[in-house]
Amino acid sequence: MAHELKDDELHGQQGENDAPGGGWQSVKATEQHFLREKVPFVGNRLMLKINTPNGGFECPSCAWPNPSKPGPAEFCENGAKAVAWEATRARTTPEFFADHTLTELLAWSDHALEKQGRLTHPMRYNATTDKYDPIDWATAFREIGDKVAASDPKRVELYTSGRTSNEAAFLWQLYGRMIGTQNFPDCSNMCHETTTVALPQSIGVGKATTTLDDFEHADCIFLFGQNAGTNSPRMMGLLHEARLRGAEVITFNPLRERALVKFANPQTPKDMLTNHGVPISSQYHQVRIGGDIAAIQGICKHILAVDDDARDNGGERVIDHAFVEMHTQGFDAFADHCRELSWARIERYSGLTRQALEEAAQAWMRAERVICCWGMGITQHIRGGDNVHQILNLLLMGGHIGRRGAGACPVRGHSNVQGDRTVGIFHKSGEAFLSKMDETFGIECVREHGHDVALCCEAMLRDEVDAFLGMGGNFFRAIADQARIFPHVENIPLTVQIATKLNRSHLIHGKSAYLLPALARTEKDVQVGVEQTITIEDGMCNVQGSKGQIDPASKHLLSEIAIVAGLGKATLAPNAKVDWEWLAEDYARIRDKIEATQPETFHDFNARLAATGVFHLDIAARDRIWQTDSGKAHFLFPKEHLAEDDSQPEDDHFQLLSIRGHDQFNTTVYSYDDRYRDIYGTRMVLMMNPRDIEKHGFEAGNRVTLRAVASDGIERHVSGFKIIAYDLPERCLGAYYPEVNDLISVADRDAQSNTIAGKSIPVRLELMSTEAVEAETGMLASA
Ligand SMILES: Nc1nc2c(c(=O)[nH]1)N[C@H]1C(S)=C(S)[C@@H](COP(=O)(O)OP(=O)(O)OC[C@H]3O[C@@H](n4cnc5c(=O)[nH]c(N)nc54)[C@H](O)[C@@H]3O)O[C@H]1N2
Ligand SMILES: Nc1nc2c(c(=O)[nH]1)N[C@H]1C(S)=C(S)[C@@H](COP(=O)(O)OP(=O)(O)OC[C@H]3O[C@@H](n4cnc5c(=O)[nH]c(N)nc54)[C@H](O)[C@@H]3O)O[C@H]1N2
Ligand SMILES: [Mo]
Repeated sequence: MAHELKDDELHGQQGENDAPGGGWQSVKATEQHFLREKVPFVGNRLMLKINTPNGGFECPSCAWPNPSKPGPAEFCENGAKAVAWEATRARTTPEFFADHTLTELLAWSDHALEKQGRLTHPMRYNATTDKYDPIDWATAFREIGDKVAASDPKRVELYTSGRTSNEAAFLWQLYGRMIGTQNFPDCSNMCHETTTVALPQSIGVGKATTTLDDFEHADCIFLFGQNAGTNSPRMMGLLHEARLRGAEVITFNPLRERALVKFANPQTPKDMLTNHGVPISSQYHQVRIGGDIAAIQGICKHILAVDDDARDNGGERVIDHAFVEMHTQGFDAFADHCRELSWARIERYSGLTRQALEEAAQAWMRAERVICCWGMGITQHIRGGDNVHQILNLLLMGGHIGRRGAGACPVRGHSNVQGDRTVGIFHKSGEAFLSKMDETFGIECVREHGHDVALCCEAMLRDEVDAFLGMGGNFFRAIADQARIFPHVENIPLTVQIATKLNRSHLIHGKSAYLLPALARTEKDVQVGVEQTITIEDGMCNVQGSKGQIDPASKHLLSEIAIVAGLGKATLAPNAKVDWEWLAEDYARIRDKIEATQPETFHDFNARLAATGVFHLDIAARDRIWQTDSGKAHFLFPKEHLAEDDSQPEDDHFQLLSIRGHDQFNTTVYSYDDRYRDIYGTRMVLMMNPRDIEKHGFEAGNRVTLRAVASDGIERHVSGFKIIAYDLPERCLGAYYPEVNDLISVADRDAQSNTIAGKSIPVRLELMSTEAVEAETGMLASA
């Protein structure tokens, strides 16, 4: 007999009386994080300055925008964690490095490494002692500059993580282009690159067409593969508000994410008094991993059926035919495709019933204004681009682009990942930008496309990298195929990491290696006696200033901008049009150069910033201007997908998704707890459907090895994961990123954008022997 799902044996369940997402637990957790970092919370001046234009600083956590009238403390639990983590009193000093070899530190956990606190001095690797020694900035710049200058530019890789400011990112790409490379692997290549590539194919722009105002007017919001409660908690306030005014929220997610089920807004007194919260999702569809294409085409199929019926019988049409006619191409082919698709196939690929998908379609038909949001559950798939196209089809059918209360909303990750791309971090920049760069700086930019993250990893595997320089982030911990790539890193002549805290990427190093500590966003950045402002672009295209508030963690820190300027001066021959020091003395000068290279996007950059503190970049699709080849928006769909293939997957194959816990920011692990999933004290868990646990002869609590089912014949596995019963579809598994990254091949990526397929990893499970468990847990305990 099939095992019945019982709430009390499942993790992450929302029982009737359980605490909702958010609520008092959220307030308590916020305070605890400040206490842990020894930063006083109550009345903390810093938190009053967060996300306020004109003189405040931008939260270093996610890319969700600020409201036009920010509240007195416009932040969320996880933003506060990020600030506390940055403002910590703990320091990773030269004395710390004198006490530990890198080999020893490699056995430490990610949490333990970053927990040491802020880096204080520039350091250089000493191969004789296997330790980092302090070095002065001038020597570091000279040595790195000499080595980069001696490298083959095609073999230099400049990585960027999305916390970097527009100004630092702009100089970073200038530095790269002057060296003669276009190798700009970017964290976005593991994130929303899928969107950046696929969205313009549909509507001509790669960014959100919504603003916060649209969320206030939408009457139906679809959430595909995105966990707002943890990863963009400030979005929860809007969803909460939308539900209270009667809008619908339709969620597609294999996992039941607690905050998307029910949420108490910490900024709403009534919720806090009752601690009951508001049901967020009016429909929650636990789609099979990778099943979104089928699910959306199923929704469209039903909408088409209703519309066809209205046409034939004189009823009210539900598709916006006037819009489709005037603004789009490809509708008929898409409509025919959906009409012909059988429900049997849709149900099989999506894992959802026809009835469930018809209900979702009805919500769409009831709504006048629909917004679709999506995150990593959509982008990190082999068919990620096709996923994005289907979401856009759903919007286009109703004319839901270019009017108030409707639109496409990719929910971006890092606080400035979008801005970094806008100002020029791109491995295949277009001619318009490159010729402006040439003109502005008297250089000749390389036109040949460079490396993204996947291509950079492949170059490493072939030992074709001479220098890797990382602007922030934790490249070697974020990527796929780590066990294969690490042994090659020691062959790289030079690795340089610019960072705020110690992480694994600083321990996996080349023949010569440097660790350069940077100012963080919360800190005052004074250049020639003047406090500087940097800018960022949030996930809805608002460019705004950010000014650090607290004293730097160490007097030896330099700003990212000053570091790039130092490297530029040391590496490159003098150029009359690029005075690195002059640029770094006043960041407004860098903004003038950004404007010079993109005069339309950034016209009057400094003036607009001074006038309002924030301005919105034009998004043509908001005005129904389609910057595609045809001048129209496109209905796109994969023709060969959802084939009539009756073969069943092999009995012991599962699809694994990798996700973030509530107490982590990417590779930064704040703690081992995930309150929203009832997982405490460990991240080494494997979420599994109880029926699968039984059917495959396991028990909750068993420790297992996960083996990748790879087509390239390479053996990949990770061990020591404890099975927990979880409410997710059969044959689907969940575990934390980056613990499972070693299962992913660099070749597993979205076909067009090369985005890492972190959400559908084919695996087999093996029960670990008692001896193996003991060996593993022994190892874990010592970490
Ligand atoms: N506190 C905190 N905030 C963050 C981050 C953080 O780590 N911590 N990271 C930042 C960054 S860089 C990013 S990119 C964003 C990430 O934010 P999200 O996009 O929310 O990222 P994930 O945690 O990876 O979760 C993706 C969601 O997709 C679901 N999912 C997985 N596979 C599928 C599928 O096939 N179909 C559907 N429909 N759903 C699926 C998962 O169950 C999960 O709920 O958050 C940013 N903000
Ligand atoms: N399997 C799997 N893999 C994934 C994902 C997944 O969902 N599943 N998600 C992918 C995604 S969406 C992303 S964005 C990447 C994340 O990849 P990255 O952006 O490379 O990683 P982070 O963990 O955000 O980087 C954290 C480090 O950044 C440094 N840092 C923090 N603030 C600053 C600063 O202000 N300046 C500088 N210079 N350094 C700073 C600190 O030293 C810290 O240790 O991972 C990707 N990898
Ligand atoms: Mo991301």
